[in-house]
Amino acid sequence: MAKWDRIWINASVATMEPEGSPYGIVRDGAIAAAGGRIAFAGARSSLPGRPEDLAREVIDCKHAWITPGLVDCHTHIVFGGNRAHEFELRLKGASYEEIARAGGGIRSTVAATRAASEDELYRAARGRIARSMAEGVTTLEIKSGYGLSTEHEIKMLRVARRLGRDLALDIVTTFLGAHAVPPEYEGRQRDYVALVCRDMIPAVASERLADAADAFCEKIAFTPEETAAVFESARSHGLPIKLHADQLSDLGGAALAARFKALSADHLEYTSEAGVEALSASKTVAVLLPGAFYYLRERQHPPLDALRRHNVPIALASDCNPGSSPALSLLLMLNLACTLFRMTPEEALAGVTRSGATALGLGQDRGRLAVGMRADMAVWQIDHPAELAYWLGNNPCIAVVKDGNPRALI
Ligand code: DI6
Ligand code: FE
Repeated sequence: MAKWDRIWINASVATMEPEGSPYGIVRDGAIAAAGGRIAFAGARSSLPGRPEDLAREVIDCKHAWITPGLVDCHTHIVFGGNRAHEFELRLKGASYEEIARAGGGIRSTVAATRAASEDELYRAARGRIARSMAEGVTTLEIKSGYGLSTEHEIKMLRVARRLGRDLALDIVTTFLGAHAVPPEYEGRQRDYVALVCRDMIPAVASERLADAADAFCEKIAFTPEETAAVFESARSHGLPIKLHADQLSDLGGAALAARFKALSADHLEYTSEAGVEALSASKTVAVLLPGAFYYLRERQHPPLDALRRHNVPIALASDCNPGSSPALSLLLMLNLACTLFRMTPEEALAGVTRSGATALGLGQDRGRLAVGMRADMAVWQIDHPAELAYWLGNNPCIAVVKDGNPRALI
């Protein structure tokens, strides 16, 4: 009797295992799944028998490539409205910070998100997520942070949880109440931070709506002290930490994230060498967001060489949000990371597989093709994995597998 559910053969496999060949390439490889997990990953020649005797279903990949399912570990994909009008203003010369200080920016999305019903938010986000699923994304993080009241933050996180229940991908949620100060707390930032710590975090934690907590530590947002208060509260409720750190200025965000043993520190354009050393010591993943860098026409590059020297895992994500990165293509981010940050295509692919998973605390469960890992895979019509970073606006994904099951492309 066949011991495996399915086996994929006639494929080149990029396992993304860090040791061995670049991309962990196995030519003429095979992957088998049983009970939603990978039961075999390796050369077809080392299979313990004939594929048709080993699995109930044999899938001939006809020389396509298999990679781990992609992980987008930083998005704000649930939001109301859009900010095309601010895009026009910025093109006329207004800066992102000026628009934010004038009450636009994040706050305009807060108004639209508060006005939207749960169903409206759900439908809009579902359409956007369909685009990333078609590109092989099997795990997607969603942050709150456009509600900024207990009621509306909970609404956003409920929408995210519902998307995770309904769609054939895993949604990981992050509470981002400390994203901006809402208008009703104008001039009372301390009171707002107290609301986040004493009201929102306990409420979100008791309903199990968040898998982690995040904050925007920046001159136009929250100070390092306020951020630390949010983190203390999150920690006391058992929530792991993430941080929007050093995006527009160096406030020591990376070191602060490291002090709280954060899963990830994200953006990092202005992070110093000392900040990178702190990330390395705390095993915090650096999440780079080339979409926001590009869209805001930033000049300051994240410290890629220092991150490499200190062996900090580097993840890449879309940062999908209506203000600084209205990005619906994770594959495009691979190209931007290579052209703008000079990452290699291999580093870029590791950033949306192995390291993206680690940034969500899921590195032992997914992001690599190895026995025991979740059988989440993307199948690509390409000649080499470097092509995933090479094209602009091409989607060579021909099939997706989630938990060992072929997923319909939508
Ligand atoms: N940094 C970002 O790039 C996004 N949030 C953040 O803290 C931008 C969010 C927005 O402009 O709506
Ligand atoms: Fe972000």
